[in-house]
Amino acid sequence: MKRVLITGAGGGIGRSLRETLRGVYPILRLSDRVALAPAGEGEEVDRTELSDMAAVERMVDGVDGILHLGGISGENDWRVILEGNIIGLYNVFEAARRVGVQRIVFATSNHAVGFYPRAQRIDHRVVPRPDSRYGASKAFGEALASLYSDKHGIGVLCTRIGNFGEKPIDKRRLSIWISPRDYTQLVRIGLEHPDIRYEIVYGVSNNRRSWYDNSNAARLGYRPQDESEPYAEAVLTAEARQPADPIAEHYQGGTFCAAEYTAKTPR
Ligand code: 15L
Repeated sequence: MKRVLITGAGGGIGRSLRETLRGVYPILRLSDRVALAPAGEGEEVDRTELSDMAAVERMVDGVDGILHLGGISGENDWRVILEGNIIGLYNVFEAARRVGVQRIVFATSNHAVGFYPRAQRIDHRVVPRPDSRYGASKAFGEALASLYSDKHGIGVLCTRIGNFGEKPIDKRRLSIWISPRDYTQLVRIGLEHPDIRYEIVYGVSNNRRSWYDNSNAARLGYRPQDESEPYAEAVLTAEARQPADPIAEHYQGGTFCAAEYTAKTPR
């Protein structure tokens, strides 16, 4: 990997990975729809709207691998999701195919499978159960990635990110938290592992309360260094007095499941 592109480089994960991947590859090309901090040594800075195919083709030209973080990172109106996470995502994969990019790491989300109950441990083989329009767009992204892998031979690692941050911020995040250094490790596996064709893994640290069987990540060499448990007491104490929504509490996706919920009988 000589030149690696990060889309969505201005977002929270993108800004963090800009630091942790600095110097790992000879050139990091950083792209976002908003203006980014000026390029430093070993960096190229780009400004692209992902819904603009011609611009996306220019953005991916000359790169060896892509970390696709771009798009909408939470629930939103359908039009917004459609433009960022369906059309924008399609443009990235299709442009990558046209210019011959061989490897993509896709930032999918726990919300692609958010309607699994917390009582169920799930692995990378379960069918999607999106909890939102956002989650459904991530399931679409996983499907499109599978198509571009099978039909065009692009190696893709789909990282179903739990919650990325310096530390877990509530009870639900104790189960799905991932630290910056653990996500950096996973991204590097996705970009560098010689045998990746199409894989789904969970982007989580080594959390004792995890809802995931992440053996597929372990098989690819992932050895998370961080765990949420040391934060558990403080997080649970802070949350103890807050009222809990039964739907949010029941499902892995939490409030994404409870929002707009109208089913009479929970499944
Ligand atoms: C996500 O997929 C979002 O991008 C992030 O903002 C959080 O909401 C996270 O999931 C989560 O579930 O905590």
